[in-house]
Amino acid sequence: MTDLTVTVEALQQRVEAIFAKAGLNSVQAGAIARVIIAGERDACKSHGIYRIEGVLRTVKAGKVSPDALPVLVEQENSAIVRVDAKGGFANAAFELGLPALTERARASGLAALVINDCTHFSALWPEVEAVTAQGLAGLVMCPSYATVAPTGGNKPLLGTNPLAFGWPRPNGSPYVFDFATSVAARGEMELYRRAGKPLPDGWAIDADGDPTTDPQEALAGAMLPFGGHKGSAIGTMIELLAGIMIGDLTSPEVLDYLGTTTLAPRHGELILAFSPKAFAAGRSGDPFARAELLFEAIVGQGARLPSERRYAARSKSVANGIALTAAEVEQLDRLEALGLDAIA
Ligand code: NDP
Ligand code: PYC
Repeated sequence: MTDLTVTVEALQQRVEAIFAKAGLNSVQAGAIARVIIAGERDACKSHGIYRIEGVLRTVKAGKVSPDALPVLVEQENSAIVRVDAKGGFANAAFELGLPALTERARASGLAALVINDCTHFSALWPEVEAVTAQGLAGLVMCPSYATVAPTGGNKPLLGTNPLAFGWPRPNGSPYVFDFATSVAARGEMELYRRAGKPLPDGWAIDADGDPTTDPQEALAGAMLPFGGHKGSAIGTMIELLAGIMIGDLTSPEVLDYLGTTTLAPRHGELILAFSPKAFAAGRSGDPFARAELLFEAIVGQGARLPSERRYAARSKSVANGIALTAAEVEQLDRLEALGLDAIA
């Protein structure tokens, strides 16, 4: 088997076919294939096709409903739009809730989309970009499972709890950042383990609470928050807002429910949308023009904006296709042929 370059569309169809073979309905299969392919296309390997196996493992373990149809829970005149994912993946629930979120954020200046009872394995930037595409700023967060020790502690408690933000730019790609509140995403650590490489210093502690660069020891121990007490506090805020406040599971509760970190976690998600025009109304200056001045000043110092690497990778993938290794092609073939039987 040799390396292969495929178009974005061909890879989307391939991954959807794998999910269909595994018993996912078209709503679930389409939505999760879209975020996985977006990850591969934008060179975000920790949330690209490597996640397919985890999705199938979670389906096979019976911890996600492959045929779920998410439902919009009507709350008239509320700034809170709620979608019950019905035990399916968060991505289909997000696609269902986005139009109502957009409409209410435009009407009131701000609105929230709450997703409950979902399985969540993906990067957050596809959702932030979907919000910015509507001319709105977006803030997205969710818990995960307990794998991160709070600063000063030595046992897993918080999740890797991602936080993403986006600001629409009238003449270009949005300003978007998206990161784990741990030093790195757990998926990143798993890729080090698979490659047999040591972790960078400062990422993790072992089961005794001592610093380690061994991915295997780190997986049995805990990851560390980014930025010490600051990341620890932001990770805790995400447990409060996107777990407890929305009546859903916190990261320790997710781990109790699943009993493992080898399956995709089940919890809730919080998406906030803001209308910059509405917030700035009556004040001098256009918020979008002022934002451009800020971005120009950042770039003017030689710094790069977050997501620039991703946008460059996207342009390349769209123009030249996505390059897959022979091992990746073999894995896709196996999963498409065997479906859930490919999972031990
Ligand atoms: P990274 O540290 O790889 O990147 C974080 C962000 O910082 C990106 O927006 C990146 O932009 C930007 N960035 C990186 N370097 C620079 C730089 N030098 N200057 C300016 N910006 C920069 O992310 P993580 O490993 O923390 O997270 C990876 C992914 O994992 C995220 O998409 C996150 O949503 C996901 N995740 C999902 C979880 C879940 O439960 N669903 C849990 C944890 C993480 P760019 O991409 O352009 O480099
Ligand atoms: O990479 O930390 C991670 C992660 C956890 C759940 C989904 N992604």
